[in-house]
Amino acid sequence: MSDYKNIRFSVDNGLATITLNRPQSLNALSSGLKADFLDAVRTTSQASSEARALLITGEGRAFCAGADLAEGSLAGPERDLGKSLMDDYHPILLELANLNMPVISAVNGVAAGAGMSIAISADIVIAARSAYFLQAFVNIGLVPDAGSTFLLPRLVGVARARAMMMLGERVPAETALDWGLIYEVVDDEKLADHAKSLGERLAKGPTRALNGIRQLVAQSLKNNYAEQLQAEAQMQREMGSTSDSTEGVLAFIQKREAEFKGK
Ligand code: T3D
Repeated sequence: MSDYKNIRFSVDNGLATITLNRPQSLNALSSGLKADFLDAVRTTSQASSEARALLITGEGRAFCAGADLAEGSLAGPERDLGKSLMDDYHPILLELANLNMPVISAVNGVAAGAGMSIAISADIVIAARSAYFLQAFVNIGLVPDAGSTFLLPRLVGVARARAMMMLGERVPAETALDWGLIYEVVDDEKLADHAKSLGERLAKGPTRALNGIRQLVAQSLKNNYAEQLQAEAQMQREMGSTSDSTEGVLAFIQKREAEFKGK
């Protein structure tokens, strides 16, 4: 466990967990929280890290309420929100996108604004039954950012994305599941344990293949069919030489559970 002020960070059984920890402001993204978050993701990505999966969740009744509106940087004539996004948000989002392991978000309560962008950037999003998703930006006269305009139409389709963004209404977890925005809804009291066991299961998986899946799915958003077939073939060539794929095939033949090492 590390001693950050605005998050909790731990790595156990191969699972790194970042818990956004400013519950009094619904884990709003203050400059301190963003700095801690970025540092923890970078630490997770280091070769020396034992992490093979990352879980992101929030403390208290929220996942994250987006940018910290009380901090002052969002108000006043001198503000440059573009710079703030490029300097403070994009490094976190790109670090998460380039992480060489699966990322889960366990949405324990409201995920609003950039908090929703972070939640839906994960590979697997699970939510508590009482959680909800909110494109809060329009309610304060802003456009969606932190990747929402990229991810949301791809996840739920243009019609629902546009309505969510323009109306700024709460979308309950069950609706989000129905729309394909998230993978799973679980009872509130079961979320933490369920997310942990899912994370630990992924952390015991063939990490390089899991990372390959991340990369291929990301590439599929811009490739044509022929390019994607090519990308799959290249990736599979790489996977074919991993110890984990040798172990996977051996375990199948020997009728036992595979012991993947992430190599
Ligand atoms: O440069 C840049 O940073 C640009 C990037 C922008 C990206 C963005 O994310 S813009 C969108 C920012 N987020 C919002 O607009 C959401 C604001 N919050 C809300 O709309 C509501 O709080 C919620 C719908 C999320 C939850 O409502 P409710 O009724 O459950 O809770 P509440 O009473 O409004 O909030 C509880 C406390 O959290 C309250 O503080 P208090 O009165 O108990 O001392 C509230 O002020 C605080 N809080 C909630 N959201 C934020 C916040 N404090 C600072 N920043 C927040 N975003």
